[in-house]
Parts: sequence; structure tokens; C-alpha cells
Amino acid sequence: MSEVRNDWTREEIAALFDLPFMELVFRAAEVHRANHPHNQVQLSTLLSIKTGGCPEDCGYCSQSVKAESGVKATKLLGVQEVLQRAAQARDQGSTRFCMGAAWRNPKDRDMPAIIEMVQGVRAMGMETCMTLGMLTPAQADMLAEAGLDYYNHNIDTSPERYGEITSTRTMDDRLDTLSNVRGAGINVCSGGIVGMGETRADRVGFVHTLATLPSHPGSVPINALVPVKGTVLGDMLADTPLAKIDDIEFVRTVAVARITMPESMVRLSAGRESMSEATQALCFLAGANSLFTGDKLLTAPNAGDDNDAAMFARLGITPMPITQTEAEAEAARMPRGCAKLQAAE
Ligand code: SAM
Ligand code: DTB
Ligand code: SF4
Repeated sequence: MSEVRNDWTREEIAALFDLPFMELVFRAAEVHRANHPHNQVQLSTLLSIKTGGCPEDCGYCSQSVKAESGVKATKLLGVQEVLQRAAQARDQGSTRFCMGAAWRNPKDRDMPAIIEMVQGVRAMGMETCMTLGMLTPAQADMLAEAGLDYYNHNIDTSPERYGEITSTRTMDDRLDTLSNVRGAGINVCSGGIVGMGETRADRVGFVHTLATLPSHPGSVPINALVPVKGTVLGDMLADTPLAKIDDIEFVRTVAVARITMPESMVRLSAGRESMSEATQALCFLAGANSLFTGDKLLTAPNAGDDNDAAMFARLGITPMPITQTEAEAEAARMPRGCAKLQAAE
């Protein structure tokens, strides 16, 4: 097992990024093998339970009201429809069901339906995850009470760059919600996006922010920007193709996340649809051990189950059974009273 540290410095993280590529990947693979079954990858499935019309202005997102992406706003899906989709995902081998809503924050009137969704999906034997925007401590407590396993809330980029990507909230707002989630005893899922035209220093600051949280997120999604026409960043990338992140730098980011957060699940998230199988294989070698299944993310296309099954067969990867991920979740979860006490300090 590797030592779990929360006192990483930016200099240490920058030095990891600077390592010769083979050395970096080798070290990341060592950390991966010491902490996880290295030929297994966790399968999670995403469902957009409320799409589009979001009042926030995240420059990458097709669901912002500010984007001219053609994504239509919908109402919150009904509980039965969500449960049906979860059952399909479970039957296809997925062990975690992540429900996403294009909200700045959930309204109290939405909470009863959200709670029913969590309870229903959990009753099917899947791990539950929600991503609904900012949460108050009381809302986080309600979700914990319902049995929610994970809450996804990404920090997206470095603290320095955050204001250029989103202006309707701050990085501190994001960190406050993460603290409310931790305080309620729910496991944190937090990561971000690379390939938004950021610098290496921003990627260092991004990983540093995650790796120095009071406890490492149980899951760390690393998204490669899906450039969507009509969004600020999608259009910027279309005009300046050189800003696109190169595959080796993407793998470096995965490797540094693995080394600095040895026990976390590192999820290869958005962007796989346009990523070669060879690059994905390098990411798995560098410690990525989770991905999203299916042919759709929230609004953007994903690799698709058939392609993934073929890739797993070629690479000798098997889906991670839930017993493994549940055991890790339990290990990562603090007793609720203890978490509340710590949050109150
Ligand atoms: N509204 C909630 C929120 O912002 O937390 C939940 C949904 S939001 C779509 C979840 C995450 O998806 C974002 O934080 C971002 O990291 C990622 N994401 C959104 N659009 C993306 C894109 N075009 N490419 C890559 N990642 C994206
Ligand atoms: C995360 O980090 N990536 C997922 C999940 N958490 C919610 C979302 C990816 C969204 C990709 C763009 C889209 O589908 O609109
Ligand atoms: Fe809204 Fe989330 Fe998209 Fe930002 S990332 S615009 S908060 S749905």
C-alpha cells in the first residue's frame, strides 16, 4: 500500500508531471498495483435526469442557458423511468448509477423525488451517485439519510483558472459543497476537465487542489473536454485546434492523479469517444480504473458498450465486481457521527 498524503506541494506535483513519460507511467502503475486489482475496471452508468436550461455559465457545457448548443431543456424525469434505466444499466453489468441534473442547486420541492430515486436504485443493489449542483448542509444530510453513496461535484480546473471557465460561482462555492457532502458522511466524487486550453501549471493546480482536500475523493473523474459547438470552449477549440491537449499530456494527468491519490478510483470520463484505444490502454496502465458505459454521457456521445466490450477483451480487462467497489466505499466512508464532528470543528 502507498502512503496516503494530503500535504502534497505544488512543486512535488509539478516534478511528477516533469518526469520522463516512461518513468511517470511506471511509478503510477506501481501505485495502482499496490492499491487496486490492476486488470479490473469499474463500470458506471450516467443518466441525465434533468437536461438543459441551467442558469450557470460553465464555458464547456452544452446545458447552460448561455450556450447555443441546441440542447433542449426538459423537466425532471419521473422516478419510474429513472428506475427502469437503472435496471437496464445493472443488467448490462454496471455497478454504479450516476444521476445528473442541470441545476445550480436542487430546490427543496425536488428533494422527495430525488430521495425516491436514490432509495430505488440502491434497492437494486447498485451504488448510487448524484450530481445536482450546490448543496446546503441540510440537503446533504437528506441525501445521506436516503443512503446516497457518492456525490459528484467537480472542481474542474485550477483555482487560478476557475473564474475564466465559470463566472456564476466560485471555486470556494464548489469547495463548500464538497465540505457539506463530506460532513454528511457521503463519499465525494470530484475531478475536472483537461483540454480546456489550460497550461501545465493549471493541471498541477487542479490535481493539487484535489490531493490536498481533507480526505481524497473516493472517485476522481478526469474528463477530456468534449468540444460542443455553441459553447465558449467548444468554439474556442474549433478556432484554435492547437489548444487541444495531446494524448501524452492527458495520460500524464491520469498518472499524477493516481500517484497522488493512491486509493481513489480514477475515472476516465468524458472524451473517450474520440480517444484511441491505445491512449485509453495507456490511461489504464497509468492507473485509471473506472469508466462510463453506454453510448451517451449526459448529452454528449460516449464510446458505446460494444466498443468497450471489444476493448476489454483485447486488453484482458474485466469489469470490477461491486464487492470490490463497495468495500472501498466503506473503507473511505467515515462513521457519520465522526464526520459531522470533524465538519463542525
Ligand atoms: N450541474 C451539475 C454540476 O455542474 O456539478 C452536474 C452536471 S455537470 C454536467 C458535471 C460535470 O460534467 C462538470 O462539472 C464537468 O466537469 C463535466 N462536463 C460537462 N460538460 C463537459 C464537456 N463538454 N466535456 C467534458 N466534461 C464536461
Ligand atoms: C463527470 O466528471 N463527468 C460526467 C459526470 N461527472 C457527471 C459528465 C460528463 C458530461 C459530458 C458532457 C455531456 O454529456 O454533456
Ligand atoms: Fe449547469 Fe453543471 Fe452544466 Fe455548469 S456544468 S452549466 S452547473 S449543468
